[in-house]
Amino acid sequence: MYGNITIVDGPGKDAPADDPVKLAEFEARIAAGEKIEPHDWMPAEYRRQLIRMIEQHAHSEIIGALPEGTWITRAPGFKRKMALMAKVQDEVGHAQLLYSAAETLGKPRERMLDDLINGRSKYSNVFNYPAFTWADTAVIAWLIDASAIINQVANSKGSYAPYCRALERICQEESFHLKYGYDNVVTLATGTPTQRTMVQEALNRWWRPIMHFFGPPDTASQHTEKLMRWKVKMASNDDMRQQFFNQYVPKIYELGLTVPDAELAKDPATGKWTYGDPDWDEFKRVINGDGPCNKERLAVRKTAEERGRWVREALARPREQQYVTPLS
Ligand code: FAQ
Repeated sequence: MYGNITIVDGPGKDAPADDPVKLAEFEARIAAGEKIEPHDWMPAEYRRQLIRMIEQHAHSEIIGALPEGTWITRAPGFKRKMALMAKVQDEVGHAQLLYSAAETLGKPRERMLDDLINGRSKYSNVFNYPAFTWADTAVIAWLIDASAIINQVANSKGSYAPYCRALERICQEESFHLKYGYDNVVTLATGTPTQRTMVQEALNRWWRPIMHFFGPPDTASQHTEKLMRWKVKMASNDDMRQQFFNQYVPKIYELGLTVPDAELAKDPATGKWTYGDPDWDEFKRVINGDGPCNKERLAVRKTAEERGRWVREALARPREQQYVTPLS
């Protein structure tokens, strides 16, 4: 229940059509660059899409804490351990902000988490791959955080105010993560031959998942057109991928590293990058539950849900009941 709205999963696809006058007013507000607040009228499909997207984003942050989280005990040195712990904690904090933003649209957090652990809701493809070595964590913190920033800076200029507010704060923290990741990659890339090999191998492992991170090509994207019209998404999947190439491929080359795609090249005439097929079938398999770590990731979340239930129940209990003991 949110205000006078009771929505559990967002209106289904068969929800009654929106009032055309209200819809036209809403679209005029969007066109004028106004922000939409939770109590404002919004089309049922706008609400449904926002819940889908913000919820998937929130899940990506808590699941995203896991590949790097497994390295906290093995981080090389105390300073890096402290930094990694802080980063992982930040990612979980981002999930809190995003679940709160999604809740303003009427879907309770418990339902979102239930949909995650029961495989009804997606989360970012990249977190279904393992972090085999310390260099994997460096590449995640540099290039996946970089990709997330490209996406989130764009989304933060969007139309739904609570999501934009959450993203502004998240982007500040992600920028710090990126610097931490870059520092780790530079250390490895300028280190011993073994360290250089380790970071190159990690980059090779993550390249394809990073290509998938921005979503399918625009021609295959289901939601982009509608989401861009309503200013929920402020850049298309292909535009974000191009931005990533422009900003990060030169930095990768600068470190003497290579990209595992022989077809990657910038067309000097158009300024556009062309790249080899990153295996979109693999992307589909991974986002639909059949990646290398999907089962493991969800099992960890399921255990966390079960073990933490008593804490959530205690917090939800009215204050007076919390102190009632058999002796009182
Ligand atoms: N992974 O029609 P489109 C992070 C799905 S946060 C999984 O193009 P859309 C921080 C899509 O949901 C990372 N599924 O979709 C961090 C849809 O399926 P559905 C997360 C994907 O929404 C860093 C179907 O494919 N960020 O990394 C993916 O227009 C380091 C059709 O696709 C966000 O969630 C994918 N990569 O565009 C944490 C940002 N791509 O729902 C720890 C918000 C597509 O119909 C360590 N989200 N799909 O069943 C967005 O901006 C958009 O949702 C896109 C996808 C751009 C991800």
